[in-house]
Amino acid sequence: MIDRIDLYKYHLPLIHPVSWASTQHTHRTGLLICLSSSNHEGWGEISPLPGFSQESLSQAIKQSLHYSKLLISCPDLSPLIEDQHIHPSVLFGFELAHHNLNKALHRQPAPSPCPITSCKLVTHELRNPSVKFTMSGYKAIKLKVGLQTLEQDIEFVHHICNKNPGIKIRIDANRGWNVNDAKEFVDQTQGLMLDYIEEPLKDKTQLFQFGKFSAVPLALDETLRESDAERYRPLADVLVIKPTLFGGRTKTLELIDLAHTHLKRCVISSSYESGIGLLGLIELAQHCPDEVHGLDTYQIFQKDVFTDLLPLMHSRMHNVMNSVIKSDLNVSSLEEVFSTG
Ligand code: OSB
Ligand code: MG
Repeated sequence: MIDRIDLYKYHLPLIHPVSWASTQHTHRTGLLICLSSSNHEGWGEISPLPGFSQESLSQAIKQSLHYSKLLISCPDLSPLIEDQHIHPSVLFGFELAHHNLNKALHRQPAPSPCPITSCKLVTHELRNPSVKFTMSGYKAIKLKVGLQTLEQDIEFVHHICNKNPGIKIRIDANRGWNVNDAKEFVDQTQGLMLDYIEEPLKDKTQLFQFGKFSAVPLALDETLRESDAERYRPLADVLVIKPTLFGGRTKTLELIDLAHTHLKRCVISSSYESGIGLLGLIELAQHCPDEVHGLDTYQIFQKDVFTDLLPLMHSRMHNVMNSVIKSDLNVSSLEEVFSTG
């Protein structure tokens, strides 16, 4: 039985402007959903990422209202999971809230305290020498490339590798290159033992060629979310899964299982979620305990929906909140969108 569902909107400042999908962002706007049942609460996050999500915030709100009415009359999530038209961020939020409500109701054993490790994300902004950031404690660093010239990118990768011996270096081109660029990059970084190259090519149909000239493992991210993902998945050594964009817990856990059967690596990756979403991502990442995950986007938040930023070491994270209730949150950062109560 779900007694009531509340939806809130948040708008949080970032420490400095960050660009993703060719736009600079100073704030992150998203939604929190709370499912309540006999005085227990389950919180989830629905935050479409502009430039990456197909759905807008207002489309997510509209769908959330629709599914809230449905869940109040029948507290079963399967119609949502089976709905071909549900937006990925909406499914992520409802599934996370439902999972957290079940934990609160059944007092399930505290989630495994097993810490997971996270990778340092070096965005375009951090390449400005005047911006200071720490690499200390990190076992892996992910460099975004494709926004400067290929020569500048290659030089930067060598520079970071030389300054950080023993740390795994990952490259994310966000589909910035043609085949010649990719070949040139791979040739010029030979011997650096890169951990992987993520989404190298503008034209994914040329990914079949990439494996022929690259000894560096291939990671897929955007491609995994497209309708013909199955064609390309066999080419990937590493699957980068963003549950907010991919569509929630069930789909994520299924893909992790599939990947592990095929001996592929899985990286759980964040999409600038607030602390509520991040805690859900940490739990999913615990299903791949030996991997270094991509959860560094939380570091850019100046404020959180929680009263205080979560006490998480940047490179190592664990589930710091067993169950969240409204009084843990900074209510002044939240604007009520609807309530079924
Ligand atoms: O391209 O992988 C991306 C975050 C938001 C949007 C897109 C991306 C990212 C990340 C997250 O890179 C961090 C990571 O995966 O290490
Ligand atoms: Mg990526």
